[in-house]
Amino acid sequence: MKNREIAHLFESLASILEIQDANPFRVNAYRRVARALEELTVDVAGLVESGEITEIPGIGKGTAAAVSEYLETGTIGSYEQAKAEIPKGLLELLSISGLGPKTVGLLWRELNIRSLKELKRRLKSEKLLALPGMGEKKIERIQSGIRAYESGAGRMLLGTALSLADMVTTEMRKVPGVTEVSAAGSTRRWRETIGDVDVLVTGGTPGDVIEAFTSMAGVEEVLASGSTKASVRIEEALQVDLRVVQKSEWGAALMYFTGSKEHNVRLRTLARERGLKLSEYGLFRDDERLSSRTEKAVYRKLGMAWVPPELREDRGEVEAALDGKLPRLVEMEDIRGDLHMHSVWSDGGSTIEDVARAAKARGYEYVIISDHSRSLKIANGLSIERLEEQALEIDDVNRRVKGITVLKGTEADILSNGSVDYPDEVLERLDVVIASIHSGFQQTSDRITGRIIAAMENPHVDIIGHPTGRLIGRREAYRVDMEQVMEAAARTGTALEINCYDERIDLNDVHARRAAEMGVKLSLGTDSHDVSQMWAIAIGVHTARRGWLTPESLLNTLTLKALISALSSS
Ligand code: DGT
Ligand code: CA
Ligand code: CA
Ligand code: ZN
Repeated sequence: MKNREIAHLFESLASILEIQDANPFRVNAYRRVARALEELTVDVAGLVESGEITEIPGIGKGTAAAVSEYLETGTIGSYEQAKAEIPKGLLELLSISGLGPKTVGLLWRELNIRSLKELKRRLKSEKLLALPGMGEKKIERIQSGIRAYESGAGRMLLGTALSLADMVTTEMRKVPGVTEVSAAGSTRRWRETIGDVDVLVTGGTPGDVIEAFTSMAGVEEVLASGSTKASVRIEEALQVDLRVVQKSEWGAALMYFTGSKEHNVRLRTLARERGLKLSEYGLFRDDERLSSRTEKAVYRKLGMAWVPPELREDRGEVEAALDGKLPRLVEMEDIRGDLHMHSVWSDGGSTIEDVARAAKARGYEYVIISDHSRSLKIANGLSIERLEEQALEIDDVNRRVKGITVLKGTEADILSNGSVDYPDEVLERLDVVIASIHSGFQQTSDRITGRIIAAMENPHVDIIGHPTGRLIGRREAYRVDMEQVMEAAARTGTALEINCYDERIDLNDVHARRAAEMGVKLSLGTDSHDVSQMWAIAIGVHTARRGWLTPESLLNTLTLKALISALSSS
């Protein structure tokens, strides 16, 4: 379905017009089109074919023609034309949180700011401060937006990399003779953001593999192409590197290209200390190859246990593997349920029954419904009355759908004074209470930390949702003092979430590891707003593995009975 791409393009078109200070009615008309396309549940191509597209409110003949132009040519002439009328750098500025099209237009027209570089240079100038709508606070927000943007710049979200790797590995497996295909690099290590996706292939004729790779659907540019390696660009900025290696060297090559570089450097030094040499071709003593076929064999000949890719960051894994003291990391199979889910009752797209059936299909024992609370009006948060009605529906689904238990939960807002968005007698009736911050992101460290700790002091609160609030590449974490939060979590027996949504991933690997060391329990929640997003539990599991977590540190590995008892005792 191209619905989202086309919606995105209309959204950009609206922004470009707004930058140009065009008639607000035109701008809003395009925004409405974007939203209508975004919310469609059927393929827009079908609606164009049947002519039904013009029946959608807000979509007229002109828009219908533009949509079919996109479906035929991959772009829309009027969009390309509008884009050519403004400096290229302005669109990049729109990616910065705190900067909307109105401000970008103002900066361009009044101060001739045309790029991020120019904006950074003049952000502190008096002229900029004097613009209408500007002020110290707003400038601070833009500054923090720039920092968030730059920290993620040029790197893709893990979810994007995983689907890209999946697509490429699936294609490469179809090449005749190919026997092994694997993602390598940061994707195989499940790092939270990915620079480029690396893929390793063996078997088959290298020429055939390279040919299949560079001519894959979706490739926009071949950046390099040699006899055993190639790089391509997919969409605007997604790079994939591919290498074809000898079957006999598979293990050594996979180790080398999985990295991290820091881990590799440690291993090479270790080899050298033993009079050996480690390279992407194998482990050698002089000219004799000791091992290279599998990773396990190479690690064994180095005198150590095989190191799971998620740990290969030189954070103590080399020592642990030498001593035979690597932890038994949590695995997908250990997970008995998802502990953060939204439904149509708030801002989700799936019914409670959909959620129950999807959870059952995943082999779970339980799943939670944790919709937004009453103060979060933009997300259709539940009033106390609606929360009670929802409980009846959950009871009903639990009666009808066997083999899975739907838990009654909430993702309640932590209000600005640290109180939780429902009274105690309401919270008491729920199985699981997640408390999250959705407002006041700009507060000082003392205030925001104090709010979270106050919420943890409430005996009904079981889990703190997305504890740092960051949105990778879009919004920095709130100024929360994690060490204090972890201490309070340990003291009050409150779990901290590893939010599995690829833009969040908070707690991250490092924080999760520290929390577990302090005796804090962690909770994996996909924060799914649709059952199609529930696969992201994998991101949580692998982030937990990067944090050295064993099954004992996670709530999700408990049986239903043990979970209920753990939640009611704290
Ligand atoms: P990324 O792409 O920035 O998310 O991170 P990686 O880890 O995927 O890095 P990338 O794509 O540059 O290289 C893939 C792997 O190849 C890397 O993890 C380790 C290996 N590698 C690359 N360059 C070097 C190097 O200079 N020395 C060593 N020892 N290994 C390297
Ligand atoms: Ca890479
Ligand atoms: Ca690479
Ligand atoms: Zn939330």
